[in-house]
Parts: sequence; structure tokens; C-alpha cells
Amino acid sequence: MASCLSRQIATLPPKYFYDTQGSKLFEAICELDEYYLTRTEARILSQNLAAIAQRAGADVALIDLGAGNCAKAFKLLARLRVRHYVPVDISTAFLSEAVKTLAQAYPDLEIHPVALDFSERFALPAAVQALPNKLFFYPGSSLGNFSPVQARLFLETLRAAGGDLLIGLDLVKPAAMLEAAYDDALGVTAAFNRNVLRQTNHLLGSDFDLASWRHKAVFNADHSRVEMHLQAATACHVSWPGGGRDFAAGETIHTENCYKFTCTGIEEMLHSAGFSDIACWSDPDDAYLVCHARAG
Ligand code: AVI
Repeated sequence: MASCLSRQIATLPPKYFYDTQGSKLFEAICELDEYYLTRTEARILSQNLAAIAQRAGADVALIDLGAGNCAKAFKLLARLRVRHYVPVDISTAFLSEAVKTLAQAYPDLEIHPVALDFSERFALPAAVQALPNKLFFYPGSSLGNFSPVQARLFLETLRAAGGDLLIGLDLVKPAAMLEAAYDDALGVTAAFNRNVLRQTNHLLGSDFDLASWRHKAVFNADHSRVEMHLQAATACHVSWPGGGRDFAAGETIHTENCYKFTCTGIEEMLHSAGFSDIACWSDPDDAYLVCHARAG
């Protein structure tokens, strides 16, 4: 964390967004009018559940990557023939609450929660790895928070683990719509972005004054990504045990990249990671894409 902040252009790893408060703010983001991703994906999934269920087959081991409150899987579990449900998330406190509700709704389901930071290293417990008919569920365009190289490596890892993939990804669209999705009128995304400073203060012992940092979201068309930054409103010095740095007024900390894809780009990416027999579904505005791909 200290090394990221000390770089010429300061950064903070996006995984620090998701403490308990950050996870709640992200849930609120998903309900915003401007943040079309969640509801568009939900609509695509619900309209194509029969086809997805047919491709998935029976006795599915559904591995929910970044399960959060498990809400997205909840709807799949009602239609797919899932025998094992493996919610994977970095925030274990959040996960255990969600799992209790799920166990009540689906008493026959075998649930194996896994606490894992898969942005660092992907290693499934041996018992999960051994399950037949694994289906990785990676919704929400979360792959878009990886760099293109990391995304490719991550997909290759899933492929090598022998699971099919059900993935949702956001598509390129006009900058104004993308920027509104990441800079909403209520300021929920701004609070989510600033919360990373609160978490940094907690973990690193730094003294960021949250009120002095402005939220910025810009679409960088050259890299096909929305970038989130925090901008110092005035010149300031931030200290932490063993270090610190000066920020000039207007200087930024780059906190997140959210890559946006094209349909052909997605198919190429899945093919080059080794997936085959790819089926994709979109919405009438071509805002978002859901794909099912086979490991081999
Ligand atoms: C989790 N992830 C897919 C979100 C996104 O859209 O890239 C994170 C997010 N950041 C700001 N708003 C939402």
C-alpha cells in the first residue's frame, strides 16, 4: 500500500474497496439508476436461463467468484440443476451472512464457502477442485477490473482448473453514459471511492482527510476503460508509519480501472484463453454481454 502511494502517480489497489462498508456501498451502487450494469445483466440472465440451464447440464458445481451477498446466484440456483454451491469472496463477514439465508432457501444444496483473494492467487481447495461439472460464475463485469494481461491470465487459470464459464461483461458505449455510471448524482460512487482512503487509514495507519479528496470518473477511450481517481482539493501532506508524501492541489490517486469490451473482443479473449463452444446473449441496446463458454 505504502509503495503504491509513493509512486510518481499514486495508486491504491481496488481490492481495498471491499471492507464491510465498501461492500454495502457497492450494493447501493448496483441499485442506482445510472449504474445500468447490474439490472441489464440480471435481465439478460433471466431471459436466457433456459438456454443456460441446458448448456450447464445436471449436478452443477457452481463456483461464484466474488459472491458478495450471493444475490445473483440466488436466481440461478432456482433454475440450474446445482448440487454444490461454492461462494468465493474476499470479505468473509459479508459472505457468512449471505450463506445463512441461502441455506434456508435451498436446504438440499451443499454449500462450501471459500474465503479467497483471487486477485492475488487463484487456488481452489482440493475438495472443490475435485468436483465434477464445475461452472465458474463471474458476473458483474468484474473481469473488467483486471488489466488485459491479468484478465487473460485469470481466464487461463479458470480454464486450466477445468471449469466451464458463465461471465457477464460491460460493453463499450458513449462516454457520457459510462461516466454517469461511475459518477452518480447521489454521490454513492464518490463515497465508495473515498472509502478506500478510510480503509487505507485503517490498514496502513495513514492520516488521509477524506473530505479533502474529490471523486473523478473519466472514460479513457484509448484504453477502453473508465478510470476512477481521487483528486486532492488542496495541497496536503499524508503521513503513515515510516513514511508519507506531499500531494499538490489537483494531484490524483488512481484507484480503479473498469475496462469496457466489444462482443468480438470478448469472444477472442475467451478463445485465446482456451475456451470453446461459446454462446453469448445481449440486451436490445447491446449495453452488456453474458457468455457461456466450455473449458474443452
Ligand atoms: C466490481 N466492479 C465490476 C465494478 C465496476 O463496475 O467495475 C466496481 C465499481 N466501481 C465503481 N462502480 C462500480
